[in-house]
Amino acid sequence: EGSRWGYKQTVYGPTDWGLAAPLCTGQFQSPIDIITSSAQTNSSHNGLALTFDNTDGAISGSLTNNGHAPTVTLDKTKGGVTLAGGPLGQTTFSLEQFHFHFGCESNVGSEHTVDGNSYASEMHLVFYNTLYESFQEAASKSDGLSVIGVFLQVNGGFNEWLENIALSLTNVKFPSGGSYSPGGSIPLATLVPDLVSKNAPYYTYKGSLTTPPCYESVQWIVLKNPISVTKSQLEIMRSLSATSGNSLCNNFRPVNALNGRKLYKWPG
Ligand code: B30
Ligand code: ZN
Repeated sequence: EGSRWGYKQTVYGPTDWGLAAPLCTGQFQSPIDIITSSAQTNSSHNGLALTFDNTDGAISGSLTNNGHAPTVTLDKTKGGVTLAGGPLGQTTFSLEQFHFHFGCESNVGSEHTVDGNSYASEMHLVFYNTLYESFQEAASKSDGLSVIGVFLQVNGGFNEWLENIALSLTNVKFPSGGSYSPGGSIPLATLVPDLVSKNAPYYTYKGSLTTPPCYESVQWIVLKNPISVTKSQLEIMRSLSATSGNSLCNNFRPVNALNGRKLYKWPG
């Protein structure tokens, strides 16, 4: 969308992002390697508190291929999702969109790594602080965003709900090919059961958008427990085209240094 950045170092790869987006060279960038032994506890943190307007935990939205990640943008007129608790306290955040990062092969794909290990994919649920009027307004503010990262792992079994999203992806093979509204709703709470658990373990730290413009505005909440994806579901994601015309796969940024930031875990 308007910019030519990508993930392959041959054309505006991650180490060149700073040329067009200076914030990408900042000291508080994401993703990071989560070194579990260095995660501390913070007695003011609690369990996550997600609220779904729809009692069945479903959402509706439109699916797009923006050239860097398959993205579902919420249609809030059909029911929103709010996030509070965890490291956020009483401040409420509203779900704007979710999208996926994934590898061309299953040994890589996640943006965050855990003790140096990658997962095959990482889903990002992007929330904005409701003190601001919109996602766009919140995105550059230091307290503007919170993103929940959920790892996807192959071989945990078939995920029926992810299948519905995967099959819909065939309608958005090419970037900017418009949006597609999957028939019916997406049962997000069923897809990621830990979103509705009062005691889902997570890691949290202050970081950034993982793509240009790399705003350092994100309270990251990375769930410890992965969900399941099948190889064929990943293969559908890999069949999408990037802006470059190549496959969208390997759309993950390399990890960045913590640079003195604190990494917390919950529970202790
Ligand atoms: S992430 O969760 O840190 N990977 C954006 C949101 C979340 C993350 C990264 C970026 C974002 O909203 N970026 C700016 C808006 N984008 C729109 C988009 O949906 O994808 C515009 C753009 O690049 O120029 Cu792409
Ligand atoms: Zn992302």
